[in-house]
Amino acid sequence: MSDDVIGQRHDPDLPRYAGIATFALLPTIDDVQRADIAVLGVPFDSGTSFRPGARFGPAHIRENSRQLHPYHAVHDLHPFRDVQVADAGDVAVGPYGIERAVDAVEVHARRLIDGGARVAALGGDHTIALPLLRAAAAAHGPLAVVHFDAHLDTWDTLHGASIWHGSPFRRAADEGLLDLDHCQHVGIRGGIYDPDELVDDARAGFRIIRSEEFLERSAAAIAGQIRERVGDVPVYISVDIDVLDPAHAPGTGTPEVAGITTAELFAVLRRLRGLEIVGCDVVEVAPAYDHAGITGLAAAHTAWELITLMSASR
Ligand SMILES: [Mn+2]
Repeated sequence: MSDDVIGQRHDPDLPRYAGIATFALLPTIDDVQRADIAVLGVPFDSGTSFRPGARFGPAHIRENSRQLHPYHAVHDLHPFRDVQVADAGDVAVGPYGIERAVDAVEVHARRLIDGGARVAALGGDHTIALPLLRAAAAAHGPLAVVHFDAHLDTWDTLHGASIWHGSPFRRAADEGLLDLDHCQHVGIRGGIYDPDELVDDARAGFRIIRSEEFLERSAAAIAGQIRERVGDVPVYISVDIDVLDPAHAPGTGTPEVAGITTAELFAVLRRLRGLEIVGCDVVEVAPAYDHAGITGLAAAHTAWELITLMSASR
């Protein structure tokens, strides 16, 4: 809305495929006076339990975001004009020591939030949702969470680690970061050792929409259920790219067959406009297992969908 908003790079002599790839060819945070939405890379995957490589996710998503355009035709919105979106670069985070990394992510996110931005994070493995939720909840209080994922991610410890990519929402619930009456999983289908895991999951505040339901129910019905669950509580949306079928996102750490399509994901996301979205992430993009940028493109466009929703958010 404001005249001083800096949008995507526009140089008639420099094609979209050329030059340095910031997210969507947007300005860096150093190029703007303030950012309403800060795109933050988190190149961290030491919390991963199976195939590593999501540390290379942020760079891969940025590289596959060059074809994002300024106008969202379905929403009739110009997200990069209506609010200031900027690329905040990557968190300075090393591979050794999960607690240390989680602290670094929280400190960086809090700094951006204190400066007036909402954070749209690019992972990285799903561990990073915990410090991002800590930072968002510090500003907004207990949060609703809409969590698109093949897996519950409310497990307890694994191999002696209490903070890993299968536990962020369990830890967040334990820490009082979640509003337990307003959290929703979407796309669940992964393996479960014991039905007690579902009891623990419900205790962490989540209801479940399984991936099979997309075969029987419309996107409108599923989005309606999500909206009813979230209500008017500030919400954090977390998209693990493995919610998509491996045909739509092969480049990820723990792929699960019989998932939803990219089109089904977008059909639901586009019906979530108007929710008070205070933060989001797209995680678990592991480019070493990707082909032709399929997963990178899906993740970049998912981030664009989320940023567009945030640009129209209360
Ligand atoms: Mn996950």
